[in-house]
Amino acid sequence: MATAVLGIEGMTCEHCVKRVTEGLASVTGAGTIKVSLERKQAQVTYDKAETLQHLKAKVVELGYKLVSG
Ligand SMILES: [Cu+2]
Repeated sequence: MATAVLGIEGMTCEHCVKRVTEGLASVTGAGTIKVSLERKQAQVTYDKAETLQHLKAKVVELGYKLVSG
């Protein structure tokens, strides 16, 4: 598994954290997901490059802004 850190803007509370965590975890090929409200980021593990693209797309699909990663 590879690891990446996605910078995410727009998360305001623990509900957002839960939403992003569950959304990212639902992506096929995703491994461990750790979302931090304070750091405005998600640390993710994934199996292949294509999965990382799907993880990034999921952040946007959920209505948050992907600022790095
Ligand atoms: Cu929220």
